[in-house]
Parts: sequence; C-alpha cells; structure tokens
Amino acid sequence: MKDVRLVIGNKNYSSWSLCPWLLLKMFDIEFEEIQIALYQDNTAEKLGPYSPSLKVPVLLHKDITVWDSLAVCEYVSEQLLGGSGWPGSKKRKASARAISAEMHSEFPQLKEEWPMNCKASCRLSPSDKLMNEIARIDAIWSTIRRRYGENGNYLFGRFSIADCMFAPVAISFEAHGAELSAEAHTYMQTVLDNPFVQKWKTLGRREKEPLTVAYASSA
Ligand SMILES: N[C@@H](CCC(=O)N[C@@H](CS)C(=O)NCC(=O)O)C(=O)O
Repeated sequence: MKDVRLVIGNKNYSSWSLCPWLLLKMFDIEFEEIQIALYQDNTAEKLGPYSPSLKVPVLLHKDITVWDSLAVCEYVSEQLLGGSGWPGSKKRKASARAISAEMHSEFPQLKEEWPMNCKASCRLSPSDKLMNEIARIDAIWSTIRRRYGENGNYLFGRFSIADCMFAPVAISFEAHGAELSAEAHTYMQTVLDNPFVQKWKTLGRREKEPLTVAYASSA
C-alpha cells in the first residue's frame, strides 16, 4: 500500500476530485487512486470506511485522513511539497488563497447549471445569474494573469493550487461554450492543454456508470 492514497469519484463529473488529483500529478507525487462510483445505491457504504463526510475527495496519508478538496490541497502543499503548492511571495500567496477559497465557496449557479461533465459538449445559454458568475471568474482570471502571470501561463505564472481549483471550471466552460474575454480564454486553453487535465477528461469520457441521483444536489 502506498503512503499517499486519494479517494476520488467518477472522473466524468466529480469536479472536486479533480483538484487534488491534478495537484498530486503536477508535482509528481506517487499515490494510489481509489475510485468509487458516486450516486449508486452502494456509494455511501463504499465511501464510509474512507470519508467522514461521505463525499470525495479524501486524502489518506499514513494514519491521517483529510477530506474536502481545498483542505486536501492545503495539506499536500504543507506536508508533501514544503509549501510549494502555493506561489512564493506573501502577496501572491494571499491572492491565490483568496481566489481558491472563492472558487470553493461561491458560484452556486455554475455548479448547478453547468456542472463539470467531461462527456458534455453543448451550447447552453447561461441564465442571468450564471452570466454574472462567469463574468466574475473571467475578471479573476484576467486580473490575476495580468498582475502575476509574467513567469508562465498559469494564474500565477507557474502552476499552483489556484489552477487546480479552477481546472473543473475550464472543462465546464469549454463544454458549454462560455463566452470569455481573450485573456480568460487563453488561460482556459492553458488549463485544457495541460496533459493531466487531458488525461482526466479522456478517462472520464470512457466511464460507463450512469447517474442515479441528480448531480446538482451535491455539486
Ligand atoms: N466541499 C467538498 C465538496 C465535495 C463533494 O460535493 N463531492 C461530491 C463529488 S464532486 C460528492 O462526493 N458527492 C457524493 C454525494 O453527495 O453523495 C469538497 O470541496 O471536496
């Protein structure tokens, strides 16, 4: 058994699972993946031994259990990456944490109306509420890129947890045909071109499990 294990859901639509999975992959941390099909009759029974919240993702590191995507990313950065999951300077780190927390706790309309689905490709007109959320995400991406992106193509130049938290959004925006500013579109494309994001999408598209419970209820 590996020291680091990550419990995830279906790659096709478990957006929160993608965040720490991408972090571990990008920083080349060896881990065992435990995948549990969500929204099936036996899902709670299968998640029970791993997840206190009965949700994914969950990180198991030796005898420590961490759940919730952002908490898992924080833990990985602190315990396995010597803090390098975040940008280096105090100012950049503060902004990276703020936008990651904003992504994690806000944007209910996006999560309900345009949930991540690797198989989806459909131009669905966003509601007014969703348009406001898309505009806010566009502003975050463009402003951060302009202010801090000089040393690379990710939000803070080099790859960080902030990119992990927005990766599911990039997949959803592409699938649903979000209209973005040129700067935000370029950033979205950077995320979509990431080889691990591409791998996640390919594996997600191959999955066969049907949804037996409405996804929007817990996204
Ligand atoms: N705030 C949590 C949300 C986790 C979450 O809702 N995960 C979904 C999959 S993406 C889940 O496990 N759903 C199972 C269920 O609700 O039964 C996080 O960031 O990890």
